[in-house]
Amino acid sequence: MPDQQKIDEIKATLARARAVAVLTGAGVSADSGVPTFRGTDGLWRNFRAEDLATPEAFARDPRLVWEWYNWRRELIATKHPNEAHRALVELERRHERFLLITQNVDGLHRDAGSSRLLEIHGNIWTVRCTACKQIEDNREVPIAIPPHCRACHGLLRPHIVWFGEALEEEALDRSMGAVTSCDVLLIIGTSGVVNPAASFAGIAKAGGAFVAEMNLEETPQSAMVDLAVRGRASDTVPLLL
Ligand code: BJW
Ligand code: ZN
Repeated sequence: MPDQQKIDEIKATLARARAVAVLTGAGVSADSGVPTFRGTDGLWRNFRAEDLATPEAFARDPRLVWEWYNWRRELIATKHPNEAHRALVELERRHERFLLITQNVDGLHRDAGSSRLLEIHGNIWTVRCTACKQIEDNREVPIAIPPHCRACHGLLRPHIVWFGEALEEEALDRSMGAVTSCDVLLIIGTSGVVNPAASFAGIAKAGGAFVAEMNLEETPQSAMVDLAVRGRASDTVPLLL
């Protein structure tokens, strides 16, 4: 099916939908210049996210992990939302029942103006004390390494969900609720390999939803979705409006 026909079909389905859920990943921010995790630009000093985004890596070498975050914080601080982020703000405005579930920690959906938004992997501008567990915003670029809690002097860590860590219960419940009960699920710019988000396509399909994927490349979910649109998110997502 030609891309225009696919876009028209998604638009028609959206027009009929009572509840819309959207899942986004790093591909949406790629067009703003934020590197993806599994793309060719995803490496930092030859480390992969899987080597650094774990509680074990942080316990072993918190300085190294913080240096990686400082590099990313410096980069993200210079980036702005793109046409895909903005189109999703408009989509939210058009639907009474809507939830944007993002795996991205860069905060660009919030910067664009999305408000019915769940950042299920956390946010790079939030830190958490490993001792007293207090959570606070921190926009220092670069952050002093290693950063310490103002209340108890404990070591601070990024308030981000690392591999092997559970997502916050409320975030997981709300996203599962939206994915189970939506009429349409749009999956945009994610490789679909990291759970639990990777399971959302199957859960939505099982609940009878129409599922569309928008990605530059094929993913493990491509075969199960109703429609797959290939292209850059900043080009394709605005076409839905
Ligand atoms: C474009 C584009 C353009 C590019 N336009 N498209 C073995 C050990 C430990 C854990 C596990 C294990 N096996 C399985 C697990 C579970 C694990 C998991 O799924 N691992 C897999 C990798 C195998 N999951 C977890 O550990 C999760 N927790 C969990 O399962 O808890 C269970 C539990 C319960 C109770 C108690 C305890 C535990 C947590 C996962 C957290 C993941 N966090 C990360 C790192 C954050 C670090 C940080 O950001 O600072 O989140 S992983 C990393 O991947 C990041 C992302 O959000 C996530 C998803 O990546 P995403 O967004 O899909 O990016 P890419 O790069 O993969 O893909 C980009 C896509 O865009 C591509 O498809 C491109 O084609 C496309 N694209 N340009 C459109 N312009
Ligand atoms: Zn503390």
